[in-house]
Amino acid sequence: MALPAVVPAPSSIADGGDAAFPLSAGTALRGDADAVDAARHLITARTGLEPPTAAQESPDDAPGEAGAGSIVLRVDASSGAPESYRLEATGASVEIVGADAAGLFYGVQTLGQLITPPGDGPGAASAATSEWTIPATRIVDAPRFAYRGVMLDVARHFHGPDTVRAFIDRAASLKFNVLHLHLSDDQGWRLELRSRPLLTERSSATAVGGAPGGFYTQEDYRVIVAYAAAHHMTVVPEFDMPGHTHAVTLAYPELNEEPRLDEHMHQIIREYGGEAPVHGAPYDGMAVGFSSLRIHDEATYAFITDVFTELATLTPGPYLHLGGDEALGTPAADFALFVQRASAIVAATGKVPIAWHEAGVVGAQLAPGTIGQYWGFRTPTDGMDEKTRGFLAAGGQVILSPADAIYLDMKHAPGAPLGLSWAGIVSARQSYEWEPAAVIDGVGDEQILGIEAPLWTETARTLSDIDALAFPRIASAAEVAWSPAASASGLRTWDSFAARVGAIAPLWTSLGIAYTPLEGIVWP
Ligand code: TNX
Repeated sequence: MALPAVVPAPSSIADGGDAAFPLSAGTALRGDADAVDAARHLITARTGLEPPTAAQESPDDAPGEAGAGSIVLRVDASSGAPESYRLEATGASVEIVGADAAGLFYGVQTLGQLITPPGDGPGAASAATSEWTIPATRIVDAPRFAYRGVMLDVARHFHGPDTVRAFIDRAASLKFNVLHLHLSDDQGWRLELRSRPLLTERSSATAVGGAPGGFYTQEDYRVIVAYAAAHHMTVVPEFDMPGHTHAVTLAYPELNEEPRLDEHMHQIIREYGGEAPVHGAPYDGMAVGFSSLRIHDEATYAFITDVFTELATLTPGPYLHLGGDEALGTPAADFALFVQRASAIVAATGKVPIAWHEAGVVGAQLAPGTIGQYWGFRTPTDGMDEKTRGFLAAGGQVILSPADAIYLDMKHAPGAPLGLSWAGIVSARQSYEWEPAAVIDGVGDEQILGIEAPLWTETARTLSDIDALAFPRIASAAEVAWSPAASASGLRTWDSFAARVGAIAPLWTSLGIAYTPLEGIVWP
């Protein structure tokens, strides 16, 4: 009999036989209040049933009676590693035990995927055919990597707090625990700072293609951080520099290095379409690499000290991302000086710096422990692997975001309406079939902090654009980040994944996720 479909694949899952736990409007949900709310939300979204809240239940229903007929959700700190859970479903009861609140939350996400429609699933042969059920199973589960991220670029197109919350819902349901927000780029600055109010006053109103810009007030940002935390996600905010800073110079023209507009840069601008950037005017094209902050000017370091110090006070998580990618307009020696100083300034705020892999070029000169984010290909080119190993020299680890596998903004087919294609066409299968420990020589599980799937938004203006690009390939990234490299149950194969993703697609539909039915997956 086929195992129940769970994505990302759990560490271990056993078939519990023909029995199935019946769901009904009377099904009692007991235990941890947040987990009960999360489970009720999923059951209602998927089935339309509305199990009673604790307050609605009769006080005679003693919780102690082995949870017969009920779903019990609890935390037991002695039950396993951080973020782990076990789930046991029989015909009579369902119990999920998390080692911590995050583990319990992940167990509930698994429960949501196990909900089986009437007439389907292992219970189909039994009396349960007219009811929604949870198939009998036993799952023991824990993540492979501690950092499992998604990134949303809110600079190229601004995405308001509602869209960010929806993106958090989606990512958390696949057991991602980091939301990286790309808060600044040539096209706009997206976070209100009291120390530098001109940034949002002068540099936030525009976006790619003449779209309206926008920014988060400090209150908006706090609400996003709190919403993420309630979904067990840490926000990693990024201010990108020294390149990608054209918008900064609308507010602070004196920080602007003469833009590099040589023939190579004009070629990049032609490739991306749109006009060449003009100093002092907002930039709404898609080209990268032309702008730079002034490197030999203390005003630049006063600026970055202000912005990162204030960002640190607004951000409870341990990381601040300083960018450092594609600084094509900054001479190499200047770039090296800049990333040394910028990483030290971030470290002085008490946070751990993260930088795109280019910054690894200075190796041990980075602030100790700086994390590198690799965005090259599955097979590294142009010395990007060497730069990435530079972070190890400074005592840091690596986040892997191979562009030709998990850049969610790459086109999935040549004629696809959304997306870019500089890293090629990325099919669902290509997004799945790669092994993190095999990407960079010398960077194995010990050196890998985790995996992150970025969604750059040059072509994504709305939540449905985000869904159409991200789903289903975001599930590949989730499985690479969460599931063991090999599983005894044979689940870590493309064929298994393709079948499991198809099986959970109805849940995505119930949750309003407008996925693209990519080729190769067995859609319902
Ligand atoms: C490269 S990869 C970028 C971004 C673009 C993206 C589009 C990296 C760190 N930078 O500036 O938005 O490609 O796919």
